[in-house]
Amino acid sequence: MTRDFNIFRILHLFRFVCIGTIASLFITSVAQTVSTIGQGSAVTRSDRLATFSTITHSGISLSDYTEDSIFIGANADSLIGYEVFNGANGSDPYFYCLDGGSMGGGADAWVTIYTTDSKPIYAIEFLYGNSWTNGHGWGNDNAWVVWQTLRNGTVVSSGQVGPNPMLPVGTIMGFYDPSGFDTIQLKCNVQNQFDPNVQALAMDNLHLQLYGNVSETLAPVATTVQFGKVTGGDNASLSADDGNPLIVQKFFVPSSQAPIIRFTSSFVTTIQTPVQIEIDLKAKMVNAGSFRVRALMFDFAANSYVQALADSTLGLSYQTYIASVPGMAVDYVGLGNSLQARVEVQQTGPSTAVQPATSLEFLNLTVLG
Ligand SMILES: [Ca+2]
Ligand SMILES: [Ca+2]
Repeated sequence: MTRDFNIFRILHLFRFVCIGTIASLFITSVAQTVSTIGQGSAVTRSDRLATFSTITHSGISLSDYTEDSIFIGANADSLIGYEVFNGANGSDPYFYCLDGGSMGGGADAWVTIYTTDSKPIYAIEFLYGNSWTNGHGWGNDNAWVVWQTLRNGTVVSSGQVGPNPMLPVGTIMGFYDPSGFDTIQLKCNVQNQFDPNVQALAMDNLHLQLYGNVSETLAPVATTVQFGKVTGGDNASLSADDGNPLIVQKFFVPSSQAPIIRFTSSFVTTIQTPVQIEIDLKAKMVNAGSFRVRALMFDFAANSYVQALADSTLGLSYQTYIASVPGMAVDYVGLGNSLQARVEVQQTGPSTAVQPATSLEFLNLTVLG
């Protein structure tokens, strides 16, 4: 699934301004993949990580290598047991290295990287190396990396990193794209290579970021209690972890199976096309007993509430509950960029109080774009 956001988000604008070299992108507002150098230059939050710890010997086919739901395939076998990062990988003996360069073999095509569950990639970083000879060992600082990113099978961006300026092995390479891509392909070549058709890329600690860099924490705009009565605090009490809770006490319950407390809070986001929405709830019971809490979000596409936070034990001490909405996050954004969360408390056994109360310290939504 790929979404075309068509707009630059504030953080991306900020990064574009900082990088400066891509000022033309800023002007034309055409999202492209940008290559970067250095840890944290592309990935600001690692959602997936490949450490290649299962590649414990040379000669393993890399044609369908997968790790942490990342496909990292190349038409080549593995090569380990040599230094290809100029020491930058420390004592980690296991990494992804094409048996190539002057050692024979090598991939005759791209290293192809995508998520096995079709999630778009917004940024990638890895430790770069290669198995080209440097005259006395392996890892040639004068090699270069050719790359391209694809969306739905179409190349959206392409480029080359090195040899001017030089791309030393042991460098952290990165790529990011505000619109996301679904596939990135990489090749590592060197001057005067014995076979122009092979490549010899090596990588380790490959991080993927599956979301953009925009996030927003929302406090409720309004709260309506359906079951129960408010005995302390108000909508504003739900906005922050400030010692000021909203307290809702059991009151009228329509049936014995119904939750004793139900309230609905509305929110407004500036992120029109979120890729993920998280519910953050901090709550406890005021009275002892057996209770469970759940949280739901209104799915505007399905026109119904969908449970996001599974039924969870609610005790006498505050606990923070975090849950992500299932399915497509955009379906939970309605007219005027509104969102609706619902919290329910279910009594599952006896209580010390006839009308037990719940104390709710905050109910926030974290929206990721
Ligand atoms: Ca490793
Ligand atoms: Ca509060």
